[in-house]
Amino acid sequence: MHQLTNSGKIRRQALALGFDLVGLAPARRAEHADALIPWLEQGCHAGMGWLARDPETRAEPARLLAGARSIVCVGLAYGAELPPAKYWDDPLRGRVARFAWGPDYHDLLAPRLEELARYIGRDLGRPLAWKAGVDSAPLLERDHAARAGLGFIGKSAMLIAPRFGPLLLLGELLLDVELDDYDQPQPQACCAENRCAAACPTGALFAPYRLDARRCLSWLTIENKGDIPADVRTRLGHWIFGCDECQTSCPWPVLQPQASFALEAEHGGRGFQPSENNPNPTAGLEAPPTREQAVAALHAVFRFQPEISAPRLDELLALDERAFRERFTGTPLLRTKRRGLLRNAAVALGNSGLAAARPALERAATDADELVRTHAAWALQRLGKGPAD
Ligand code: B12
Repeated sequence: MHQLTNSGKIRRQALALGFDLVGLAPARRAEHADALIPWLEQGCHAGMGWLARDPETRAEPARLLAGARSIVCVGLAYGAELPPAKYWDDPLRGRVARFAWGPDYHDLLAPRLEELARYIGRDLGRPLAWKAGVDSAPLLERDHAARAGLGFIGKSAMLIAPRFGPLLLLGELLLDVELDDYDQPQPQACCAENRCAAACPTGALFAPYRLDARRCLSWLTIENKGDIPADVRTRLGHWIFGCDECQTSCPWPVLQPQASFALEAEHGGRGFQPSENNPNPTAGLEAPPTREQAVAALHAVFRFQPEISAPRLDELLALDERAFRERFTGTPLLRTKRRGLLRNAAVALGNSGLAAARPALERAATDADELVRTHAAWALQRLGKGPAD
């Protein structure tokens, strides 16, 4: 017999931990699980073989946690700040997707989900089986978040929360208990136009709810370890780590001051310092943080910071292995490794069309790493054809 547990307490505790949204649903097969197989068969998962490994487990949460009865879905809003044009629009600086302006988001969400699980276990008074998911667990996260009422899935494939728009990170907790009350899904409220698909620089959103990762700048600049295909290099503009175009083109509220973001200012959030790799932004407070403090601390880590959010491309191309690690340890940018980030920086500089980009590219064209060299050579050739400053 699976006991019931109090949904209201779970919701309150999740919000107290600093999550912006929480929703509860029965643990069921993902509603759009059938979309997964054709997506994989068309090769839309690009080089991410792990996505194709066990699609049935990805579709069915009970295969991830035996006896799963409920799923707690949480959302963390991020990066809603409008970046200063002086940096963001400078073609000699790269653009980093907003989710990467702070520390690795897994380090922010996972410990909070674990804390929530311990809280639920204590409240239940018997051993609780649970499994947390943030990105890496084989779960169709957006599907469950939509069933749990966090928002709706848009044509960009993003889970869009009416209050925060698509700039929302997700996490889940599978539980082996039933809850006394579940949330209802929200109505589909995607805009009538295909603004996200029109904004995608590479046409990766080839049909509503379908994204071809092989063309998505997020895959091409982060996960892709090899060449950036020649035909998309010019489309990259100056994105060097991920891309936000399908999100920032969304008419749902992005890049606007929102109620809970205003709290940040009140509590003097000071932004994320990479040297701190600070997965617990409320540590050090004498009393347990209030909900407002917890929310403000989490939002503050996603503040725009020129050195991380829009770094100078010539500086990136001058980084050796050690300098690269020193600069990016504790940030998601480490994921591309030096060679991946310099590859992207070279392409972006080539796209700048400015003669000022030349010296850094000429140096990079002699780099020890072939990937960097070949992309720098392409960029120099492109500069040769483009307008000079
Ligand atoms: C692999 C992956 C990627 C790949 C592939 C993306 C993709 N669309 O599949 C790449 C590297 C390209 C990528 C990019 C990004 N990602 Co990503 N990614 C994932 C990951 C690990 C798996 C996604 C997956 O299972 N794909 C398989 C496809 C089939 O599933 P799906 O994309 O969820 O598609 C669903 C909908 O299309 C829906 N659907 C299908 N048909 C229909 C029809 C109707 C009518 C409806 C309503 C729905 C619907 O059902 C599908 C299955 O649930 C998830 C975490 C996770 N475990 O879920 C994060 C995740 C999806 N990514 C996330 C983020 C933030 C991003 C980026 C914004 C990062 C960036 N700024 O660069 C971009 C956004 C690109 C985009 N528009 O999807 C967040 C999204 C949060 C949100 N609010 O939706 C997630 C949930 C991570 C997290 N824990 O927060 N990502």
